[in-house]
Parts: sequence; C-alpha cells; structure tokens
Amino acid sequence: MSVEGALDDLREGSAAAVARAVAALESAARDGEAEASRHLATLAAAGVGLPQSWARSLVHLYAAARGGSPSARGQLKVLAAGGPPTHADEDNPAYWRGLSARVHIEDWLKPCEKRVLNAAPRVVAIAGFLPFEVCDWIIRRADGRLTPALVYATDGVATQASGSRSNSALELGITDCDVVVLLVRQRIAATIGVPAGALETSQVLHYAAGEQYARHFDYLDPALPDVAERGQRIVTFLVYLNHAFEGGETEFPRLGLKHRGGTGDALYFGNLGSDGAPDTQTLHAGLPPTSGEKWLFSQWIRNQARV
Ligand SMILES: O=C(O)CCC(=O)C(=O)O
Repeated sequence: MSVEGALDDLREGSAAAVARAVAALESAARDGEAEASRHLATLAAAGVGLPQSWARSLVHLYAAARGGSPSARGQLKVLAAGGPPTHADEDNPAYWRGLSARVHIEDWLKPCEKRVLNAAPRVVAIAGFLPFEVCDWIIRRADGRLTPALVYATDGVATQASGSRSNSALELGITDCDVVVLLVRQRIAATIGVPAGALETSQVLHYAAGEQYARHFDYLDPALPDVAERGQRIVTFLVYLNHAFEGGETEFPRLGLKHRGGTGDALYFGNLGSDGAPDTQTLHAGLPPTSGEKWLFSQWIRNQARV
C-alpha cells in the first residue's frame, strides 16, 4: 500500500483501517520512505495506532528529516530550542540528529503565567504562549487549504457557513496534524489540566478584512447524546497567530470585554457556570478585522477524554 493509501485508511478511522495504515507506513519507512516516517512521527505523538511516545515520535521525525522530508525538516527547525544554526549542513545526518536532540518536550509542558481578565465566567490571557516560529509554521500549513468555516448550533450539528460566520478555516484532522501541532495541543491540555484526549480536532481560523464569527456560544445542548458520550465543551482556547490586522478583537458583549493578543498570545474561557450548566454570559464573537487578515488557532475542549 502507498503512503497515500495509508492516509486514506487513517481518515477512515476504524480500528482495522488505522492498524492497516500503521503496518503500511512501518513497512514503507523500513524501505526508506521519508514521508512514511514523518507520518509515523505524527501517529506516535498523537497516540493513534501506536502507543503515545514523544521519544518515538522524535526518532521517526529524525529518520524522516534525514531521508529528505521537507515537512519533517521544517518541524525540527521550528521545534529545536534556540532555532536552527545559521550554518546548516542539511546533507549531514548529524545536523538533523542534533536538531532532534534539542527538542525539549518538558519545556512545552511548563506552567504559563496567566492574567485573569474576568473572574466568572473565567476569561484568562496568556502572553507568549507560542513562539513566533510556531505561529508562522501553523499559518503556512493552513494557507491555501482553507474552506468556509462551518456554523455549529448548540445541538452540535455543523452547517455550511452563513453570514453569521463568514471566515474560513482548516480542521487539523490526524492526516493534517504534525508534531508541531500536537505539541501545541499538549501545551494547551497541560495549561487547562486535562488529558490531550479531551481536545476536539484543532482548527486554524482565518478572517479576511470584513469577515466575522458573529455572537455565539461554544457550549453544546446538554441533552445531546454527543454530550453524554463525549462530554460538554467546557473551555475554548484561542491562540492569536499574527497581529498584522486592525480590529478583529474577540468580544464578550455581556462582560463588556474586548480582547486582542499579539502573535503567540493566548486567550481562554470557561463555557459553563459554577453549577456546571451552560453560562449565557459567555456569549462571544470574533469581530471583523477592519484591515489586514487575522489568523487564529482555535481549540474546543471537552470534560471527557476520547478513549
Ligand atoms: O475569532 C475570535 O476571536 C473568536 C473565535 C471563536 O469565537 C471560537 O473559536 O469559538
């Protein structure tokens, strides 16, 4: 099976298809296919079809980079502490080994300094949550692959975009993820204090000037079977990926609060009250940029982890 065939199996997502995909990728990686190693790095980081292991993930990422995978090389350059050296010898495996040794997973999990903007519902800002290079990497992943963002009713059903959500988005499913994105997810999970399995599929949002995500709630109707199975959406976590725009604040009209972070800054808020019920005070909007374009990493978090 080709690497593309394995990706189709991963998208299909059944246990049998995922196992088939992993076997195919492992066989291709043994034959020296760098892109197969790159995907194995993602699967080991996510714990999909393989036991979750950052160490194994980095071994696969190194093999992929050594074998010439442009994505794996880019990921290692973004993740290596201190950035890549100015004089790179990319033909020398020792260069890629050196970069992978400088990826310090524990640094990603360190607690961040939080600034509470509103006590109840809790709205919190974090300065410098992600380095510029990581934000830039995520934007470059999404650029050119965006589709109109969907609107989610409180029944959880997604419908095609309407005037109320005119921006575009990319959903980072397992085949669109990479080790950089998975480390961002791990950092978010560690900051909120939930397992990574509680995070829904991450989204990259893009707003051209004039585009918006009108006032809405992120919590789901508690009566939904999906809430019983997967839990309620307790927290919304946003990371501002750029700052070259005017306007475009995240607005909480009922709290009298508008916020806009710089590149790499985060904002998160709880969607439920202290009684665990949906909190209508969390009504919020992504206001339209008046000039420039806004890029955002958006993460919805449940109170149950996927098994
Ligand atoms: O674009 C924004 O600032 C808000 C995004 C948002 O409302 C969401 O992701 O739920």
